This record gives sequence, structure tokens and C-alpha cells, in this order.
Amino acid sequence: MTNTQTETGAATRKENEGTAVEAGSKATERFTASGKLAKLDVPKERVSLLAGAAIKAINDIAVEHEVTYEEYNALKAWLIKVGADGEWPLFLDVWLEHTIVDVNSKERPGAVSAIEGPFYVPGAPVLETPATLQMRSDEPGTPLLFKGRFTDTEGNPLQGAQVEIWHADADGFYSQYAPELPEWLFRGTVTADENGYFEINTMRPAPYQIPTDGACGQLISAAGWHAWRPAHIHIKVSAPGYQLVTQQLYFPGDPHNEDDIASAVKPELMLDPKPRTDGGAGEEVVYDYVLAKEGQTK
Ligand code: MBD
Ligand code: FE
Repeated sequence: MTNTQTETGAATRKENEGTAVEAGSKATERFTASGKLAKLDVPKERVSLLAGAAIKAINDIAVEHEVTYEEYNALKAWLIKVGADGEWPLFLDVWLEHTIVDVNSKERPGAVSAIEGPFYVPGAPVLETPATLQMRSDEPGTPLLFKGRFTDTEGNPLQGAQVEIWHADADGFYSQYAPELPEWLFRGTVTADENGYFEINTMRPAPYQIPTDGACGQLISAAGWHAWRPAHIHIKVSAPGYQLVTQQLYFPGDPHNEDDIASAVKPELMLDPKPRTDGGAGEEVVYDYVLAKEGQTK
């Protein structure tokens, strides 16, 4: 298999469908331009503690594993390439974000969190339920009706809830990170009704291989790993006065549910799709959301 195919062989990447450097640079640009950077203010004590611990950890590895000069220079060259390819967001979101999520969500009741990943784009078109995400007229894949309900931790329906959803197409590509896809393909902000119900018509995404032609791909092949994430749907759920939850949802039976390169699969995030009961094509799946009030802990 090459990096130009999905694992199922269902689709082949076209010549012009972009490179790791393009996707990486876009993710880097977007992060740099986002509000996240403007707000950063980490106190000196924490910088000293965390940077000191990280430096110590890597020095300990060098001692324990007797790192050679050749390995040290390979590391230096690789780190330079990560930056040149714009792949710091990808690297961090694949190999570190899952731990940051767990550390920061363990006290929150309700919906379970997972990583945001590098391909979120804020400001997707707002659609009322029942919604259909933007797709092409000949969109390949299995139609998926994703529906559910928002409640608080007491079971009361939530007003003003919304689902931000983004996912790859049936070839494993994300709009705005691969050329020639419609800008908001498979991206939307869906508002639930006054009883907290939402319905979203979309297509089942394909398993996803992180870009293999950049620094992260170079590491993966040099180490003999694989680059796959299981098929997943990215979600941000929120309601006024409630804590925002970023998560992902997965499909049973995916060959990479057990060895996700980004370590972001959890049993609570597994969907249970069934054939549609209303005679429509494809599958439907129900997934309900319990949100915690601002400041509410377990
Ligand atoms: C993705 O789609 C993703 O979800 C992660 C975590 C990393 C790379 C691409
Ligand atoms: Fe993703």
C-alpha cells in the first residue's frame, strides 16, 4: 500500500490532492492566527517547572538508552524538518494532545472528551436541525443520519445547544486542508431544537492516514509504525452556561480502533450505527449528550 490509497482501496489520491507540507502549513498558519495564541500567559514558575521537567526527561532518555551522536544529529535534523513542514500541530495533536485532554477533563461529568486534532476550522455554516452537511452532488460513501439529544446532568433538555461537526470525506480528506474540496464540505454548526434534539445528515468518513510525506510520516516509516487513525467524526458540543466538550466518535469494527496513532479512542465514544428505519439509504445512529454547567465537577 502506498500513501496515495485509502486502506480499503476505495479511493485513490489524485496527483493534485496536496501534500503534508500544504496541510501542515495551513494547520500552523491557522493556529498562529487563532485567538489561542493571543491569550497565552503561562506564569514563570510553570514554565520553569514544565520546561525543566521536559528537559530532564529527555536527558534521562539519552542516559538510559546511550544515545549516539548519529542519533542526536538525526533528532536535530528531524526537529528542523517538523518546523519546516509546519507539522508541529500535527505532531503534538497526534502524540501528546490525548494526555492533555485526559488531565483536563477528568473532573467534568457528562460527555466524554477526545482530542481536537489539527483540522478544526471555527465558523462553519450554521444549520438548523434537521441539518444536512455540505456535500457534492455525487458524494461517494454511505449516508449517515447522526441524531441525538442534549440534556443537563439531571436529565433536563438543554436550550440553545449546538453541535459543531467536521470530518473527512470517503477518501479520508478534510476540506480546507486538501485542494479542490468545497470550502465547508462536511463541516457545520448545527443548532438543536428547543427540546435539545438534533439530526445531522452526512456521510460516513473513511479511516484516515495522517500525511505520510512530511516529518511525521518520516518518523513513522523510520520507526516502522503505521500512520492510521480509525474513521472518526469530530465534534464540539456546547450550550450557553454549559462547558464545551470536544470529542470524536468512532465506528465499531474499524481495523484501527485498537491502534489509533493518536491514542484517542475510548469505549464511550463508539457509535452503534444501524440500517435506517425510515426507508432512507444508509445508516442512522443515536448519540446523546449530557453537558455539565460551567464550573460543575463530578
Ligand atoms: C486528524 O484528522 C486527526 O483527527 C488527528 C488527531 C491528527 C491528524 C489528522
Ligand atoms: Fe481527524
